[in-house]
Formats: sequence, structure tokens, C-alpha cells
Amino acid sequence: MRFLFLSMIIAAAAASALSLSNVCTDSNVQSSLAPITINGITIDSNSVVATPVYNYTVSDSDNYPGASGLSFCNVTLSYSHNGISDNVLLWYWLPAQSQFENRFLATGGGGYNINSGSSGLAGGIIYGAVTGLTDGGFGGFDVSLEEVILKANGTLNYEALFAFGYKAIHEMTEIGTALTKNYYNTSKTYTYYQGCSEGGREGWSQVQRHGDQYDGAVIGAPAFRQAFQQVNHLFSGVVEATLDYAPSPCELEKINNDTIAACDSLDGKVDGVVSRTDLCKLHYNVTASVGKNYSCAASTGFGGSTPAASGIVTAEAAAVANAILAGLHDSKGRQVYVSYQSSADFEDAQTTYNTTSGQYYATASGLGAAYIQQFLYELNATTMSIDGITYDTLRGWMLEGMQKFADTLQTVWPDLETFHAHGGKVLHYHGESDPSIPTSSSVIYQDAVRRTMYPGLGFNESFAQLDDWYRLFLIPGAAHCAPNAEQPNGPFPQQTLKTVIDWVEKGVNPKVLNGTVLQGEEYGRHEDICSFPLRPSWHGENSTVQCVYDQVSLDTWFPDLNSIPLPVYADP
Ligand SMILES: *[C@@H]1O[C@H](CO)[C@@H](O)[C@H](O)[C@H]1NC(C)=O
Ligand SMILES: *[C@@H]1O[C@H](CO)[C@@H](O)[C@H](O)[C@H]1NC(C)=O
Ligand SMILES: *[C@@H]1O[C@H](CO)[C@@H](O)[C@H](O)[C@H]1NC(C)=O
Ligand SMILES: *[C@@H]1O[C@H](CO)[C@@H](O)[C@H](O)[C@H]1NC(C)=O
Ligand SMILES: *[C@@H]1O[C@H](CO)[C@@H](O)[C@H](O)[C@H]1NC(C)=O
Ligand SMILES: *[C@@H]1O[C@H](CO)[C@@H](O)[C@H](O)[C@H]1NC(C)=O
Ligand SMILES: *[C@@H]1O[C@H](CO)[C@@H](O)[C@H](O)[C@H]1NC(C)=O
Ligand SMILES: *[C@@H]1O[C@H](CO)[C@@H](O)[C@H](O)[C@H]1NC(C)=O
Ligand SMILES: *[C@@H]1O[C@H](CO)[C@@H](O)[C@H](O)[C@H]1NC(C)=O
Ligand SMILES: *[C@@H]1O[C@H](CO)[C@@H](O)[C@H](O)[C@H]1NC(C)=O
Ligand SMILES: *[C@@H]1O[C@H](CO)[C@@H](O)[C@H](O)[C@H]1NC(C)=O
Ligand SMILES: *[C@@H]1O[C@H](CO)[C@@H](O)[C@H](O)[C@H]1NC(C)=O
Ligand SMILES: [Ca+2]
Repeated sequence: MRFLFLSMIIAAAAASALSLSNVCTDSNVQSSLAPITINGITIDSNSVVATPVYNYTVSDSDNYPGASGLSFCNVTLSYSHNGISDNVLLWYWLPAQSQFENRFLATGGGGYNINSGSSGLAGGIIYGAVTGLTDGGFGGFDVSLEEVILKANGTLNYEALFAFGYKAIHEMTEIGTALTKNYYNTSKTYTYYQGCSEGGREGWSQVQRHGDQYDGAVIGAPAFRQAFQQVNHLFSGVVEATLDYAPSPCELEKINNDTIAACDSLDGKVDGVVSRTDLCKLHYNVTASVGKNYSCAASTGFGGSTPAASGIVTAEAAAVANAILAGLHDSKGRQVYVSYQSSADFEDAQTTYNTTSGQYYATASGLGAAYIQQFLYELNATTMSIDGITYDTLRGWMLEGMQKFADTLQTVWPDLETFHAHGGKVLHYHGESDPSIPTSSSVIYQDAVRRTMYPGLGFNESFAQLDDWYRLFLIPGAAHCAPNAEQPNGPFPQQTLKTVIDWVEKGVNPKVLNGTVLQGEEYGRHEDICSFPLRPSWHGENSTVQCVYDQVSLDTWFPDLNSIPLPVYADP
């Protein structure tokens, strides 16, 4: 009896293993693809490679919890666009039938990469979702847009630009959801998107243009409004050049450390986390660091090696920091764009050490320079001199890029009616101490959506509507798409996709986001994260977070961007 029972279990295990090896074949995947017809696209049936993967382990990441015992069909294939001889590679993981939960997940990339490889795929397979990515047609899963954006100097690769802008992920989702329906013989599949940074921009590209294709999206710190975003990377260096003061990285680190220490308690809880950068902006001035000692050991980092540094924080360094925090203003004093929040690292302001002169000098941020050279000037170069670049130059580049890339890289279309009518839910998050993409860049986009979708309603009334389907969460202390080593006790939302799945499939509206400390002494501690416009506040020792309405704080998130007399911060 006992033996019989055991052999039944073994037989059942064998059957499920068998079923994956039965269905995960080139020919079965080819038959699932055969009925798919998409205007303008030819799927190359011969390109299909399907291999079963058993007992796969996903390790814990910032964006999803780990899992083990996963089995799936690992599929790659390619397709081409009719009329041009291109070749786009697709990569899907299709869960074993027993682990499939009627979901499809599209994933995006980061930087100028259009995918995040298997670390992106792992984020969906743990939730029983067929998960996919694309190479954009760039010539391989690890080939970035930067490598193909120029066909020659002066000749932009528009196929690649539009593929990156929005087309490739849309097509990957179209083919992937159809493949899912045929492969599992299921009629209803929920479709999701997950990505951060460029992956966040890619997510918005889908929600804005293909709103009826997605049921839910997790979008982190999106690199959208890219004409502004990329040029803004140059702003800190231009401040240093304009004010003729190039602080050592150590001097700026000291200013930031002092900022974190001074603003920590403004949220009501002394934990090393500046959960209220808005109060920091209102009540703290970095001039408080002037005259304080700083010292750093020698280090090897991004721009080469930096020698040991020590000194006393100067008024010039504080002026540089204040100008950066104030955001780009033109020569007439009008504000052009937003900046990082107080307590974010001065990453773009990193100066370089000249070993001959023994002095630091300002440089053009690599991210900004590569964009200007390749995308605006169409030159095969990734560096540029900061000499002669003024605040007005930056403004001009922003305007130029806005026109040039309005329909590809800007990705700030504020009318989400199609997505909303389809019943879509979007969870948008952004680290409040992000040093690479200004946190308020997300805030002003959500505001543009709110005003566009609910033109007749007041602030609170429109938020009450928006909260049903689009929530923005600012993550206390968090850096760019990740927890922040400088504020280790801050929470991070590790289960965002699960939160959106529950919102879409069970109607659980996330009034607060599930945050967890993912590093340091408090590892594993839970903390709720407030939904904007409500802001976190603590009263009394060991109290839990209160999400409060604070008008004075809110006003700091909506500066008067009056330099450009067009609705440029959301596409008209
Ligand atoms: C699955 O993997 C785990 C560790 O990764 C291992 O302990 C276990 O024996 C494996 N199970 C099977 C059925 O291969
Ligand atoms: C899936 O297939 C791809 C492409 O053939 C391969 O590079 C990758 O290692 C495979 N992944 C797994 C988990 O087996
Ligand atoms: C750009 O320059 C690199 C070397 O710096 C070269 O490998 C590449 O082929 C060039 N690309 C174009 C389009 O000229
Ligand atoms: C697919 O599902 C439908 C309805 O559930 C069923 O009638 C049909 O036989 C199934 N087809 C296959 C090939 O399993
Ligand atoms: C800033 O604080 C960090 C700890 O968070 C410390 O390691 C570093 O030395 C400090 N830097 C300066 C310049 O004080
Ligand atoms: C900080 O203080 C300096 C010096 O008093 C002043 O010039 C500057 O306007 C202040 N900045 C802010 C943001 O309050
Ligand atoms: C700064 O450092 C110098 C030399 O190391 C020391 O003499 C001075 O007292 C320090 N000043 C402060 C404000 O700590
Ligand atoms: C470094 O300093 C030397 C000596 O002052 C100068 O000649 C050289 O141009 C500097 N190099 C850079 C990259 O600024
Ligand atoms: C393209 O432009 C880069 C940057 O100006 C230059 O270094 C390179 O020589 C140019 N290539 C050709 C083929 O003209
Ligand atoms: C919005 O509601 C809050 C209470 O939740 C209230 O204090 C605030 O005045 C309202 N704001 C506006 C603009 O009506
Ligand atoms: C919140 O996230 C943590 C970390 O991923 C997880 O352990 C916990 O179960 C989640 N809580 C809820 C209520 O979903
Ligand atoms: C807060 O928590 C600490 C550590 O758990 C404990 O020692 C302290 O008594 C608590 N304070 C209050 C007011 O509960
Ligand atoms: Ca705090």
C-alpha cells in the first residue's frame, strides 16, 4: 500500500516532467506559432529552438523574491519585417503546464539595452507567467541601441530607433501572447509589463500606445522625457564649469552626508533615511556644511582612480550643490527642468582628478555626452568637452531633442484613456533619492496624466479617480531602481509584480506599497510605502508610518517650469 502510494507520486512526477518534454519541442512550438498572423511580420518557423529546463532556481533580487523548483520551456525564435531584410530575436520562458497561471509578462531593459536578459525573465516565471524579451533587431540579445543607432556619421538608424522607442516590445508582446494562447490552449491570459529605468520608459511606451494590450504594468524610475533626461545629465558639470569650481567627489560626499544626517529626523523617525526630501528642501540649506572637515581614502571608481582627499567644505562647493539642487534655469532665470532631490548622491557632478596638476576638473557626464553626440549630432563619439556649454545650450538641446524624438524617446503622452478603458492598472515607483533620474520627473508626468484624464476635477477629486488605476509610490531613501547603500534602512518594494497581479486579478487596490528593508542590520523589516500625493510621517517612538496630506510639501514637487512656453513636459 505504502509502496503503491509512493510509486504513484513518482509516476505523477514523471508524467509532469514528461509533459514538459512532450510539449517543449521545436515542432510543438512551431505549431503554436503557425496560426499567428500579424500584418507586416513574418515569423521564421525554422528559427525556433525549444529546450526544457527543469528545477530552475531564481535567486532573490531587489525586484522579486527568489524561488526554486521551476520548470519551463526555453524558447528562442526570430521574425522579420516584410519589405526590409531585418531579423528580430525573441526569447520566451514558458512555464511547465502545472506551473502556468494564465499570465504573460513583457520585460524591458536598462541604459540603451532593450532587455535585461534572464534576470528579467526570472521575474515572471516565478509567478507562472510566460515571460518574454526582444533584441529589438539590433543583432543579438546583448547588443545595445548605441551600437547600432548610427549607420554612418549623419545617418541615423530609424528602424532601430523606432524599434527601441516602442515597436519591438509591442511586437514581442503580440507574438508572445498569441503563442501563449496556442501553446496552452487557453483563451484568457492576463498581460503584464515590468521594467525600471529605460525599462520604465519602455513600459510607459506600451501603456501609452498599446493600452488595450496590457492589464497591468510595474514601471520603475522611467527614463522618459528623454530629450530632457539625457541632457540633464550634463547639467551638474555645467554648473561646476559656470561657477568655476570643481569640488572633489569627497567634498560633495560630505555635503550629501550632512544633508542626510540633518534631514533624517524631519520625517519624524531617526533611522538614517530621508523619507521626506520635500521637507529637506524646505528646511535645510547645504551651506550648513561650509567650514566642516571632510576626508576620504583613495578609491578607484567610475572615472578612474581618485586620490585620498581631505579639506574643509568651501562656500563655492555649497554654491555648486545649491545650484544643482535648484535645477536648470536659463540665462533669464526661468526654470527649464527639474533636478534630483536633496539627499540624492551628486553622481552627475563627479569631477576628474588631473594627476599632473593635482586638481579636479569638471567633465561632461558620459551619459549626457553620448546622447548629444550620437542622437542629436549623429556622430560616432561618446565623449565631449564641457567647455563653452552654457545653461542656454542645455535648454536648446532639450528643445531640439524634444522635437526630434517626440514620437520615439520622449514617451510622455499623458492621455491613457485606452489603457484605463481596458481596465489596466499601473504601479509606478521611483526612489526618492534617485541620483540618475530626478524623482520629480515621475511626479510631473503623473500630474500631466491626472490633468489630462480629469480636466474638470480638482486635485483631491481627480486623485480619488486616478487612485483606482494609476498609483505613484516614492520609495524613501531609495536610489536608482535599487536600495541605497547611503540610507540602508530604507524600504524597497520587492513584490511589485505580485502587487499588480493582485490588483488586476483580485481587485486589491494597493493603498500602500509593501516595502522591505533589503540590506543592513534591519534586513527583512517591513515598512509601508505611501501613495503619492500622500507623504510619510512618523509620530512617536516605534510608530508605524502615517500617510499624510501636506500642501506646503506638495508644492515643492511642482515647480513653475516656465522657460519653454509649450506643454513640453507632457507631449501636447
Ligand atoms: C532541484 O534542485 C535542488 C537544489 O537546487 C536540489 O536539491 C534538488 O535535488 C533538485 N531536484 C530535482 C528533482 O532535481
Ligand atoms: C535558454 O536558451 C538560450 C538560447 O539558446 C540559452 O542561451 C540559455 O542558456 C538557455 N537558458 C536556460 C536557463 O537554459
Ligand atoms: C564607430 O566607431 C567604432 C570605433 O570607435 C567602430 O567600431 C564602429 O564601426 C563605428 N561605427 C560607425 C557606424 O561608424
Ligand atoms: C482547447 O480548449 C478547448 C476549450 O477548452 C477544447 O474544446 C479543445 O479541445 C482544446 N484543444 C486542444 C488541442 O486541447
Ligand atoms: C559619508 O558617509 C559614509 C557612510 O554612509 C561614510 O562611509 C563616508 O566616509 C562618508 N563620507 C564623508 C566624506 O564623510
Ligand atoms: C542657501 O543659503 C545661501 C546663503 O545664505 C543662499 O544664497 C541660498 O539662496 C540658500 N538656498 C536655498 C535653497 O535656500
Ligand atoms: C579639521 O581638521 C584639522 C586638521 O586635521 C583640525 O585641526 C581642525 O580642528 C578640524 N576642524 C574641525 C571643525 O573639526
Ligand atoms: C592637467 O594639468 C596639466 C598641468 O596643469 C595641464 O597641462 C593639462 O592640460 C591638464 N589636463 C586636463 C585633462 O585637464
Ligand atoms: C565620425 O565622427 C567621429 C566623431 O566626430 C569621428 O571621430 C570619425 O572619424 C567620423 N567617422 C567618419 C567615417 O567620418
Ligand atoms: C485635499 O484633501 C486634504 C485632506 O485629505 C485637505 O487637507 C486638502 O486641503 C485638500 N486639498 C485641496 C487642494 O482641496
Ligand atoms: C511583502 O514583501 C516581502 C518581501 O518580498 C514578503 O516577504 C511579504 O510576504 C510581503 N507581504 C505581503 C503582505 O505581501
Ligand atoms: C521601541 O523599540 C525598542 C526596541 O524594540 C524598545 O527598546 C523600546 O522600548 C520601544 N519604545 C516604545 C515607546 O515602545
Ligand atoms: Ca528618517
